[in-house]
Amino acid sequence: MKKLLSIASMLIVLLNLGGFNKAKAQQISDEERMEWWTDARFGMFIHWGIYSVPAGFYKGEPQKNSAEWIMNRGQIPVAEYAKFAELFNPTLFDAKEFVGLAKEAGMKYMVITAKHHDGFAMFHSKCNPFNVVDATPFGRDVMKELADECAKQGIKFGFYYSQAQDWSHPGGMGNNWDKIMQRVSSDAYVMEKALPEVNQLLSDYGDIAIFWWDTPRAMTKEVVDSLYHVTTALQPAIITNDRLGDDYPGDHKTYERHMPKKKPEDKYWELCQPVSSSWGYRSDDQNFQSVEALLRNLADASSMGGNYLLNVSPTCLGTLAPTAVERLKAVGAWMKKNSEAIYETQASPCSRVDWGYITMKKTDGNTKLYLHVFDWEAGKITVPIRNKSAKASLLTNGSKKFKTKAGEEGLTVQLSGDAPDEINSVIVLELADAPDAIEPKPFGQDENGVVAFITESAEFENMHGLGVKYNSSKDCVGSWTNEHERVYWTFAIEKPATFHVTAKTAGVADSEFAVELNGQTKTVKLNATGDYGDFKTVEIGKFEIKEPGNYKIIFKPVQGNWQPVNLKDVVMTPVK
Ligand code: FHN
Repeated sequence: MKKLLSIASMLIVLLNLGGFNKAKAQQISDEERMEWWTDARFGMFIHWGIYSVPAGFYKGEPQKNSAEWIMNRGQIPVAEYAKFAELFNPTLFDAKEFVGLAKEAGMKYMVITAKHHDGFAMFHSKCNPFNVVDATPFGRDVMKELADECAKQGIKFGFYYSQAQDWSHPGGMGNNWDKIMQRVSSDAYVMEKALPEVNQLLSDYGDIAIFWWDTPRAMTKEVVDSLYHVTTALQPAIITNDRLGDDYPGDHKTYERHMPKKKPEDKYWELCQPVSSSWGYRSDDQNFQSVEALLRNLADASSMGGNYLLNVSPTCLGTLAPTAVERLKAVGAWMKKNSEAIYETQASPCSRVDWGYITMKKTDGNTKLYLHVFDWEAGKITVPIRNKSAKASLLTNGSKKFKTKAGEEGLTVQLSGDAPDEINSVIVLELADAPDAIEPKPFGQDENGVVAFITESAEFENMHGLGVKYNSSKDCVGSWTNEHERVYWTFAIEKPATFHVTAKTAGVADSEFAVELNGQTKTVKLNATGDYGDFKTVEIGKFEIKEPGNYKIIFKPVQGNWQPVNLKDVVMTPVK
């Protein structure tokens, strides 16, 4: 092990000595480094590997979960899974066509799985023969072809890399089914495979704009440091996400599948979502998001100052499902006319609106608000700002003007005529001065002083945008398996009181959480209710609030006594 670590540290020293760390020479700031990324707003995620051969089915049975997890879900031995490589021959793959489709969709960057959890390299790995050149009849380096084509067509290019899970390597994590594997340490895995492959990906494929780590696992600090430093040493301007490990926030926060309900506090963040249900190609996955949903997601993320990384899943022939192509082209058709309302925009200056989304551009002291109207039939829309004078016109036809009127609720824009776009019609609101937002009345007490929390408004301190989340089918907080994840609500109190707090929980095992409010903590034992849908009321306890103001109630699993529970209907009732 010591020998391995000395290799890593030597590598880092060489890279630094070799002047690889251009960042120091260039002194580029984080703002400069992130500028293209925030301006881009929209990228293509690609999950492609030999898992596209079984396409979600093993021994004739559909396997649960996303297709790229089939080796795990199907408990497929390494030797048997490797046979899929012999069948991987995507002869219809055309990098030029692929990159052209991303451009047509309006996507400015591309992130593709160089190696997923199955351990198969979609590039000509020098340290792992289980790769697309040496182990398949295809024999071509897909990553090289895409990297070169992205450079030609002006699309930023990056790699996804699963740095800890590797179900085909004795030191990789996650394979607990293949008993013939002689285990080695995960540190050995990083030094023998992950670090050399990351080094190769960042050395031999041109300018790499993004490195997208995934599913961090506990590893020694030295090896994780070696992975981190090799990226910044070889590609100083590279942008990395927050999934290398808990101590590595990276450049942006990652949300996965579920849009944040309110603007994240992180300066840079990205939502990644599959265009259908599965990240990797599943032959039975017809659950494609509608064009409206995709346009909403793009506008919603942009309105909160975030990026949208939309995933597609190439088949084992190297093509996309026709519906996926259709979705990308439809989004591209909208972007062709309206991309000004997405690219280089900033977050909305005001709170969410019910008729659509707002993005903003400030140039030369002027402010333009882009009103993404999804509900044209409403006839008029209100922008929650105090500004009195503004000019409103259609983005796609500046001569089409709209009347505006200032009022208590904000600036009303009178809509007229048919919706210019069948889904998202954009009005440009040019303000004479800086936007003066009307803050929404904070959520709080009803006329009886009761605070009845809306379960869907729960917020989460969770692992990299995963884990605990709102479950719409049960209208509860669910998937709360990790004892480090917390659930909270923020609210306002106008009428101080002593409050009696109750909630409803459901679970199949006894559990325990602590509830914190206004400096007071109550620890609550939660009895199993027998089913995750069978909710029982639990008494949390009494909390005193003496002053009006904004507060936060936090639910924290008790470490060691935590079993997953579903939570809903938290209520604070003033004690008479
Ligand atoms: O386990 C992976 C999954 O297969 C997929 O790659 C997603 C994409 O963000 N990341 C992990 C799940 O969070």
